[in-house]
Parts: sequence; structure tokens; C-alpha cells
Amino acid sequence: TEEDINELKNRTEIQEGKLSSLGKDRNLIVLQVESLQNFVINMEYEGQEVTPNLNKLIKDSSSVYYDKYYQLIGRGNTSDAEFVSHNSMYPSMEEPSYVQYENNKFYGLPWVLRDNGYTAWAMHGYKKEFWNREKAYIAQGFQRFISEEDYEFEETIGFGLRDEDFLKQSIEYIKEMDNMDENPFYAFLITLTSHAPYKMSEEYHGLNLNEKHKDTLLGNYLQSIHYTDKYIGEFIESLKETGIYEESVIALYGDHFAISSTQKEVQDMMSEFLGQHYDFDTMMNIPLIINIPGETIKETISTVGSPLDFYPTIMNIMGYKNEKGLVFGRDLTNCTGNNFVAPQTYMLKGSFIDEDTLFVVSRDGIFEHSRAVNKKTGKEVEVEQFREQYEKAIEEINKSEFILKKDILRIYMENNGQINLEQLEDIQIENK
Ligand code: GP9
Repeated sequence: TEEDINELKNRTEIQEGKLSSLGKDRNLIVLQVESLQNFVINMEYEGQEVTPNLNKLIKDSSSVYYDKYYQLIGRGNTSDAEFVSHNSMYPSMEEPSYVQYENNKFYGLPWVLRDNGYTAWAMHGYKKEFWNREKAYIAQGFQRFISEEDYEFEETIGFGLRDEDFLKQSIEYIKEMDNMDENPFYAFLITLTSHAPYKMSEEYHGLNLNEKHKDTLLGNYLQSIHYTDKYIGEFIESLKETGIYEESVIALYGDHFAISSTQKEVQDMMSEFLGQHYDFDTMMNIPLIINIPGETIKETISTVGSPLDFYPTIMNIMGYKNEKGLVFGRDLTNCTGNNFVAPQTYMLKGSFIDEDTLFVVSRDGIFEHSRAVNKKTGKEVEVEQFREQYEKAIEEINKSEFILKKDILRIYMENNGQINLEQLEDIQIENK
């Protein structure tokens, strides 16, 4: 309805507040890290830091750490994490969003930065066709996609190109962007090595694991994320050496979980390891870190959020206005009230995580059979009291799907923010 569009318009207008415009005229470098879960942050494994470089980045006086950030992906996994982060729209549950909406009109992060003079490139050390990235990146607003074929390498780990090669050579592409003109740039990098099943030969193992964890899913994951962390550390040091670091904003987040809570055996193992019940809220918790060199801003922000909120959060920092598009997320730095995330993978539509509650819709989709857990006590509570939040989660997803299916941003942008809703045919959106 017109009311819905107006509400989204208001949501899209970011209010001035904390961190506003600190990134103006700076480059933006975003690292999307494969399978980076939040539980490894600040974790010590028998006296060894699992992610020393990420921990150092979080401790930096110029960093803000969002520790209640949860994954939001659909059929397109990693590529949906990109899609949601850039566009602040829910991912599709029918096909990977990059396939289904390849030719839609978007006004996401790359576009708004381009409108402000930036050049936007994406970098990823895998095949350019995978997840339909090469084709989808055009409508997403990327001007160039540096993919596997643009990197030199002799060895691979697991899925493909090693993060060491990827991150070292990406510095050269970043320098190229920096030297192109006087304008700032947007570099979006997606790492790969810490991909399931996390197996690497021993020469890459940097942690001493005890016998219990050696060659297990958890042990391999810890080794693998420790490896990636090492090269993220080197990447940041290289940025400092080039002088690009001080002129940039650096944002880093995990794309999705590494270890699932849906298999009983794995869940028990994780609960024992972490000393707390390993449920969806721990599994889906990924970190978001934003670093603005030179600013004294150190803080941990515990507002619940997800990649849906990345675009408005980063736009508040970059200081540019989104005057053409619509977003569903919120600026996590300044938003007040009870924000929530409404996952549709691993949990069904209508499920949500907010500050107090983990609400999991039952497999049969019947509301009354759902499970609600008080996050503070870990105890199950009466579900009926959450009917409103459950309906809100479904409504938000449906609105986003309607906009994507009808390619409404195209109409919206072509008519300078006006939409004649009567001209749109009705479409059926399933509630499950
Ligand atoms: C491959 C990489 C992995 O390009 O992004 O994707 P995933 O399998 O995690 O979705």
C-alpha cells in the first residue's frame, strides 16, 4: 500500500547521530569472511588466541564491534549474504537472489557510492560464474569483478584459491583503484579458504589442538579460521604500508555459520565446548566490525541486527544519502527499540531472533507448535505472547518479496520516488 511505501521511505532516511559522516570522502573496503562465526572472537584455545588479528581490530580505539549480528541468507548462501548486505532486502527462498533477480533494478551500496563519485569493484578468488555473480554484479552496481582468473596461484586449499594469495594480490588491485583518479573507491572482497569442511594440510595449521579436537569438524574449523585471520592481519598491515588505510573505512563481517546446530551430535559437541546450549541464536551469530582509522570510537554495540542492516549502518558512517532506493534495515549504531532478524533458512518463515527471544517456527508450520526460548534464561516460554512479532516477521519478508518480484525499485526510480500501485497486478506470496 501507499502507507507501506511511505513507511519504507521514512526508514530509508537516516537520522544524524553517532558516527554520522565520519567516513565521508574516504574509501570503503568491505571484507566478507567465509563462515566466520562470532563464537571464535576473543576465544582462547588452551592459551592460544583463535582470531588474534580480528581481536586486535576490535580492541583498536577506532573500531566499533556489533556483537549481536545474525546471518540472513536464502537459497544463495554466501552470495545472499552479499545481496542482503548491499541492498537491505530479504533474500529469495526460491532461487539464489543473484539468479532470480539478476536483471532487476537496484540501488544498493555500490550504486549510491558511485553516485557520489566512487568506483566500485568486487574481488573474489573463485569462478566468476559461480552463484551467477558475474552477471548479477552488473545490476548490483559493480564496474569490475576481479575473479579467480585474475589471480596467480600454484596451490589451492579446499574450495579454491588460498586467502593468502587472494588477500596479497587484492592489495595490488586496491592500489590500482587508488591510483585511478582523485575520487575514493569501494572495494568489496569475499574470502574463501574457511569454507566447509575446513580441511587443510598440516602445514597450514597454526593452532596446537589437543587430541580430542584434532581432525574433527570443530578442530578443522578453528585451524581454518585461524589461517584466514592471519592473512586478514597481514592485509590490514599492507593497507597501512600503502597509506590507503588512513584514508579508508574498513568493515568486516561473517557471511554465515560454520557449524550447524541441527545435528544432535554436533550440537552436543558444541554445547560442551562453549559451555552453553548451542542453539540457532549462537549458530547464526556472526560478527560485524567497522574500523574508521584515526577516530576514537571504540564501542561494542549489542543491538540485534543482521546483514539487512548493513547498508543503512554503513551509509550513516559514509555520510551519503540514499535518495533513490528503499531499504528494510536500520542503522544499527543509532536505532532504538527492539530490532529483530527474521531468518528463513534453518528456521522457517515467521521465526525471529530479537533481544530477548529466539522464536523457532515448527517444521509443520503451525504457530502453536513453535518453540520460544528466553535468551537470558535459556528456558522455553509460552509462544502465544509472540504472535505479533511472528506476524511482523512474515509481513516484512512478504513486502520485500513483493518489491523484488515486481521490480518495484525500477518503477520507483524511473518515476522519482512515485509509484502508481493500482497499475501493479496482484501477486500471490506464500506465507510459508
Ligand atoms: C564460492 C563461495 C562459497 O564462490 O562464495 O560459497 P558458499 O558455498 O559458502 O555459498
